[in-house]
Amino acid sequence: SASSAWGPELREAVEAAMETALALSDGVRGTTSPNPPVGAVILDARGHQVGAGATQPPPGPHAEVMALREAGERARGGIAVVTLEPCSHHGRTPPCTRALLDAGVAAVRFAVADPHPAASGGAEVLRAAGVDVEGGLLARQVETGPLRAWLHRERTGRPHVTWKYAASLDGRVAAVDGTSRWISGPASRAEVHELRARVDAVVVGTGTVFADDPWLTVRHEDGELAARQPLRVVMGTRGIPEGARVLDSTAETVVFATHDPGEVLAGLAARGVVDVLLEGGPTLAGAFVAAGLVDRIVAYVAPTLLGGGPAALGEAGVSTITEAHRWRVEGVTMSGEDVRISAVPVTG
Ligand code: AOF
Ligand code: ZN
Repeated sequence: SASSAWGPELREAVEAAMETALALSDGVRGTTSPNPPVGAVILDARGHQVGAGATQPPPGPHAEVMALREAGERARGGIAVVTLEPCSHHGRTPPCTRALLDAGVAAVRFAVADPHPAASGGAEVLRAAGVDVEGGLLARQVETGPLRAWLHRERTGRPHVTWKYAASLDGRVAAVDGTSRWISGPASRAEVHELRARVDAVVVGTGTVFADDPWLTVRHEDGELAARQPLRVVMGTRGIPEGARVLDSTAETVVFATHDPGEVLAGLAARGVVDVLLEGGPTLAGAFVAAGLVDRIVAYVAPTLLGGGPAALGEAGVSTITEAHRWRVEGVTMSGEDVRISAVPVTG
């Protein structure tokens, strides 16, 4: 049953199922590392959804297994729709290819091929067993969305770093006297908690701990702590003052007594961290940018003017205009009264 032979209704059902799988994978971001957040939907032969699931925290089951459990016997002759190519290896869990074959699915559609050397090759295994397999469905949305950080870590060995900052319209992150509460509006501040909730670790420098004494926790609108907290990371050689909020018991904290972003990212990678939110001040951000270790910028620009205060980015290895770091804007949205700009480095 190649999809060319499928009627338009079944093709539409498969596309809708991939949208669902994408949303499911997005929902488990920040909970699956070092594994990728994957979503899976099982359709019966007529295109009705009979199961859905997402990757569980390691060593829990993969997405396909969760979806197949719900589907049970109804998966036989059906279609599995997955955001990542099903794994073919026995890692912390048995191969998903085995589970799909045992369940008797007739077809598999996935978005992105698995680049992990041990796990890849699932498509071929399934094809060899007579399953109709195709990849590439909604690949771009999955690659630039929920799987972005994990794919980056697979390619480079480094965690993916998003540098987030809130600045005035004239690009400043504090007033002349150093005060900075609040530059961005409530909508942007709520969004930052959503960003934190979906990453594995939040990184700041000791300078920020001294200046702002942040908690770096994920809190709901009523101020209540979220159930899952990202790892709090403080880097720098200045030490941390006793009683600093990052040292409270609400979340785990690690301190790296170094200025070197590469060293910190290597240490975090070794702990299984895949997705990092950099919330440091201008000096730390400058060090990451100069080292080429910022993979995405999320900037909240507020319609205020602070004239004379420090700029969002400190020294970043640019001494003349031709040395400017070039970025490409990938999205601009309003966040309350603020403008949210998302940008990625121009490569090559
Ligand atoms: C899938 N479905 O939901 C995920 C996959 O050590 P393990 O057994 O947990 O395997 C980890 C690898 O499996 C990981 O590096 C990636 O290649 C793949 N993740 N595969 O079929 C899933 N999370
Ligand atoms: Zn698997």
